[in-house]
Amino acid sequence: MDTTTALKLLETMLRIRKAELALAVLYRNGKVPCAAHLYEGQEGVAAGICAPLRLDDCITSTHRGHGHCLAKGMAMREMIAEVCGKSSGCCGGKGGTMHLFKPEVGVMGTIGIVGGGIPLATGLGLAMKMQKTDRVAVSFFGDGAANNGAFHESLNLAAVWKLPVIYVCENNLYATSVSVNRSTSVADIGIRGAAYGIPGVTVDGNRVDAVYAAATEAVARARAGDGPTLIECKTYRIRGHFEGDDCLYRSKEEVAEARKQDPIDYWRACLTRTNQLDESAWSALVERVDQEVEEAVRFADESPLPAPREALELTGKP
Ligand SMILES: Cc1ncc(C[n+]2csc(CCOP(=O)(O)OP(=O)(O)O)c2C)c(N)n1
Ligand SMILES: [Mg+2]
Repeated sequence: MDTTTALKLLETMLRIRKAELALAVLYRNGKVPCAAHLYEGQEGVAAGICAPLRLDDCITSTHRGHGHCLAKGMAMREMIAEVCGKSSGCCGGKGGTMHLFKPEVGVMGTIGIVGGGIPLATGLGLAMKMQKTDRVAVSFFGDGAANNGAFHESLNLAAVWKLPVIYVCENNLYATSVSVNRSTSVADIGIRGAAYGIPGVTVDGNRVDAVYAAATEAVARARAGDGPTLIECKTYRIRGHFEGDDCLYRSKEEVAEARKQDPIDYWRACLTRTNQLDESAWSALVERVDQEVEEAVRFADESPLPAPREALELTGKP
């Protein structure tokens, strides 16, 4: 991987982390008029998967989707404003956290129905194939969603029709309060690809380079017309299922242990070791991202709520 890509991955992860931490504060201050499911600890997945994608490729996402949107190219200010229900958000403030859409950059929705984005990405892949393009559709979903019927139906159809779809299972070890060990029949969800005759890989989702390598291969395969791939990224949900979750179903020690696998710390150390990043470049990056987050929060804060008449308009403001 070249240094530009390596630094871009670090920047994407940091932008996601800092935007999520800012949203946690906004939530505590009553500025988020909906539940907030944050992505802290899983940044390596969104960054690594989206890096080899083009602007005209599409993603579908979940209730935990802010990071996917940022990695795919949605402006941070539009994302934060939407989550705060403001008219300057990507959907005019009428969608919120679980309905973030921006087709111009290929964000085809964060979707609150668990597993709901999987058939949607499959349909996008079918359209892309029928239009004879080499575009690619990606579906992000959780370990819980991998036990939903929509997952199995979609993988089968995508395999039969050789659709250009990449199914990305973010195994963060929990679905709400249920540990993956209690809900899932296999140790590695990646092996489920074999049931549909497609490649299925399991990678360390906290290692952005491993995610990026798997994504690059799957994207090349999809563009070449060779069909879908399942990628399981093993990671950890550092925060509760939602902001305010008391997390009584897991120990503090478990979370502390998982924090040692922080994907940003890992990649920063890799880049420092290989002389691609020094202290001053890191400080400059942190400062730049802090400024972006501050500006995005101010933008959201100063924007008005949608006017009542906008409820009857189909789209938000451009
Ligand atoms: C069809 C459906 N069933 C149940 C729910 C309630 N629900 C919301 S999130 C969630 C857990 C999802 O777990 P997972 O797919 O692992 O994603 P994660 O929250 O870990 O990112 C559940 C059961 C829902 N939103 N939709
Ligand atoms: Mg999960």
